[in-house]
Order: sequence, then C-alpha cells, then structure tokens
Amino acid sequence: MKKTALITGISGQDGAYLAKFLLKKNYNIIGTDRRSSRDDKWRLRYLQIENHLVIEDMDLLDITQIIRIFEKYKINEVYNLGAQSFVASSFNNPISTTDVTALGCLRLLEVIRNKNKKIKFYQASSSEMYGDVLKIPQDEKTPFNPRSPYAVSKLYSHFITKNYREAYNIYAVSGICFNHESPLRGEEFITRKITSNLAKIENGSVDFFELGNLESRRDWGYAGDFVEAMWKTLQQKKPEDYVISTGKSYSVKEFIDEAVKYLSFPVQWYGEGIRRVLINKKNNKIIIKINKKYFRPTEVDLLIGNSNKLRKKTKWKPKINFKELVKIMMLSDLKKFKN
Ligand code: NAP
Ligand code: G4F
Repeated sequence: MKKTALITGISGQDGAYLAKFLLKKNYNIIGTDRRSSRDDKWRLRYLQIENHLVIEDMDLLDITQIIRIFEKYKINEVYNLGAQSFVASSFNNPISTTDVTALGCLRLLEVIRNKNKKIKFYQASSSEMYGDVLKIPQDEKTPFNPRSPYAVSKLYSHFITKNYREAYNIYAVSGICFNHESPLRGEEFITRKITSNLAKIENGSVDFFELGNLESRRDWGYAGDFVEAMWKTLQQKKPEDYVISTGKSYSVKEFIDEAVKYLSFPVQWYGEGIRRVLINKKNNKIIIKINKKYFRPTEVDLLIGNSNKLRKKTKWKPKINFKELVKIMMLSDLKKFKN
C-alpha cells in the first residue's frame, strides 16, 4: 500500500528536498502552502517534482484549514516543516513567529489527537534551542538555553511534541536539526547570502555586500542528507527525539574563505571587528563590509552537534562534507547568476 505523507512548508528548502526523497520512496505527497501571490514553487520546479505532488492551501495559523485537509486525505505521516524560520526576523516579529512556529505545531497535534492518533508526526526542532550552549558538543540530553523568540517558539513545539507522545501515545518525534544548507536555501540565510552575492560580484551586477558577526560558528550540513534522516526517525520501532548534525563546526569567516576559492580573482581581509573588510586584490575594491544592523540582540556563538544516537540506531550519516557543500552552493550560484 502506498503511504501518504503530508508536508507543511512545501515551498521551503527542506519541503522540496523531502518531497523529492519521499517520491523516490513511492509515497503520495500532499504539500501544504499558505496562499501567496508570489511564485513559491521555484524549488519544486528546480527539483523537477512540481507535477508529481498535490499542493493544498493550509495556513498553520488556521485550524479549520488543517481539519479540512485531515478530513480530505488518509494521511500516514506528517512532517511539520512550516515555520517562520528566520531567526533575525523573529526579534522584529516575535508574536507572529510564536503563532506559526509554536502554536502551528500544537494545532497539528490537536487535529491528530482528535482525528486519528495513528498518524506519525515529525517536528522540525532546531539546534537554536541550545542557544548559549551549556555543553559541547550538543546531544539529546544537553539542556536548552534559547536566545531568540524563534528558538523559544521551537522549544515550545519541541516539548509539546514530547508531551503528546507521552500523554496520548502518538508516534511523535522531534528531529533536532543543526543548520543545513543547499542551492535551495533562502538568500537571507548567511550561507546563501554569501554564495549568491559572491556570484553576483563575479558577474559584475553587485559591487559589495554587508554582513554581521563573522565569528559565530555553525555545524553546517547538506539539506539533501538531512531529509533522509528526518524520514528515518519516523521508521523506528519507538518514537524518540534525535539530533541531526554533521559533528563539525566552522565560523562564518571560514565559510567565506572557502567560498572565495571559486572566484576568478584573489581576495584579502583587512582590519578587525566592525572595520573588517574583504578586498578584491585585482582592483583593490571592497567586496564585503560589516554592518552593525546584521548583528542580533542576542547571538548564538557556537553550535556543534553529536548525532551518535541517530547514527547508531538508523545507520544514517551525512554524505556531503563542509568543503563539498560550499562547492555545490558556489558552483550553483555562479551558474545561476552568470551573465
Ligand atoms: P524555509 O525554507 O524558511 O521554509 C519554511 C516554510 O514554512 C516555508 O514553506 C514557509 O512558507 C512556511 N510557512 C511560513 N509560515 C507559514 C504559515 N503560517 N503556515 C504554513 N506554512 C508557513 O525553512 P527550511 O530551511 O526549509 O526549514 C524547514 C523547517 O526546519 C523549519 O521549521 C525550520 O525552522 C526548521 N529548521 C531548519 C533548519 C535549517 O538549517 N534549514 C535547522 C533546524 C530547523 P512561505 O514560502 O509561504 O513563507
Ligand atoms: O544563516 P543564519 O541566519 O542561520 P541561524 O540563525 O543559525 O538559523 C538557521 O539555523 C537554525 C538551526 O541552528 C534553524 F533553526 C533556523 O531556522 C535557520 O535555518 O545565521 C547564521 C549565523 C548567525 O550567527 C548570524 O548572526 O550567521 C551570522 N550572520 C552574520 N552576518 C548572519 C549575517 N546571518 C545572516 N542571516 N545574515 C547576515 O548578514
């Protein structure tokens, strides 16, 4: 029997990769999207799957829409990827972030509890919940210490998922994902901001761009690897929470240093702190500056995950390492923004 998976956040990076992965596993896919007038199917087109899945309108803010979709389809697995996922925005929009990212998860769980407790549920939890980290590296037992409205919202959805698992015996799992990137990453996130702007500088359409804190460190993996782990967490005997990570951490500056290797001209850093700049050595023009507006009110300085539990129980391991990830993203953007 073909299984049916419902994916919230189908227009996002992970939604697209997960749909592609599950189609290969012979699932029927219902992808849900909040109605928008802009083109939000570009990632599905990029992966050539737009015509292989059903898209339904469903805003995580609106429980009546959620009920309608659960009544319309016989769903086996739900992957809740929908969220206001940009940490920086959550400081400006804390209430709407909480409504979608925290209560959106609860709305789904409530519908599952009332309609069909046999539906399996995956919650996209985040390493941002570790915040000002209390242990290095972070694993499933590390206490949380969130540093943004986004992270606090994710912590709510993480614990409400655990509570529904324990209270109602629902197969509900949280995957605590560390940062994962790809050519389909939104351009507001740091990795894609770097690769897309460097590619635009290479083609001459942009002179320079501005960044915030270059010292923060992230455990960056490849989104295509991470969606496989998401699926695996839902195929185990017992529902449990899992860290999904590569176990290696690099600074934003190290990401830039790797990315600039794909430019046609040499570069050099000058200055320190807020005055630091990256110069194109060929024409001595600045290509990266620091702007205070990109610093966050509270920063997460270091994330590095220990995913031994997942690796042991499911045999998952990441296939793409940091250097390969930067290469994939740079080559993709150099091609995309070629004149
Ligand atoms: P993304 O590209 O920003 O996608 C987020 C999705 O949520 C988009 O499809 C967005 O739709 C949708 N969404 C926003 N508000 C919604 C609402 N009110 N109702 C329904 N859907 C809504 O994020 P991603 O990188 O794919 O991440 C997927 C999930 O994993 C998110 O929950 C994120 O917080 C979490 N996560 C991501 C990472 C990572 O490194 N990528 C790490 C840990 C956890 P629109 O296109 O309409 O905005
Ligand atoms: O790419 P970022 O915006 O990702 P962040 O904040 O780590 O969050 C991402 O990963 C989380 C998992 O840990 C997800 F839950 C979340 O949904 C999202 O996908 O920023 C990474 C780092 C930060 O320390 C930030 O301060 O880069 C630093 N940074 C420096 N300059 C910048 C910039 N980030 C952005 N977006 N833009 C800058 O100009």
